[in-house]
Amino acid sequence: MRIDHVGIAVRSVRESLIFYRDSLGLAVSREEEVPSQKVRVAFLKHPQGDGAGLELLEPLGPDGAVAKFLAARGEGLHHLAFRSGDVAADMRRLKEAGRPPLDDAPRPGARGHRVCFVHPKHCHGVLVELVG
Ligand code: CMX
Repeated sequence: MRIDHVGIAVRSVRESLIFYRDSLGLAVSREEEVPSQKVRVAFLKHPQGDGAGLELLEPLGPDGAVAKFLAARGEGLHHLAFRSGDVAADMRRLKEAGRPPLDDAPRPGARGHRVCFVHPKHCHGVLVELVG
């Protein structure tokens, strides 16, 4: 599977864009709120659009996975997302391999994709996302 994006937990998308967009020269391809995940996100790509992207994740409030992560660990690498051609089939495969995803079925994620997450305890300390 190829890497779709790297997720970075930040306190403020607006503040973090000063570095990732203005200093590094990455281009924002999309900004949106994902209420189901309790986050505001910005996706960034190389201006020519090739390669993996970044997802900056800011909590919408005091609860939710990213808010909890920031409170416990501060800003930093939050997850690694892989592009899947068939999220449900890959979820079954991971479950059979003893690495069950957090949910039984894909859930709606950012950019209209179907996604699932696998707990870092099953992935050598990294929260893994599959993006359909
Ligand atoms: N990366 C690495 N380790 C992590 C982690 C992360 N993102 N989040 C938690 N952990 C670690 C904790 O530090 C803790 O480690 P220790 O036991 O060594 O102290 C352990 O995992 C805790 O496990 P837990 O009790 O299950 O932890 P949480 O309640 O914090 O929940 C998780 C963790 C992965 C189940 C939760 O964050 C989750 O459901 N994530 C999936 C959804 C999500 O992350 N949504 C935001 C992204 C949305 C998007 O991409 O659009």
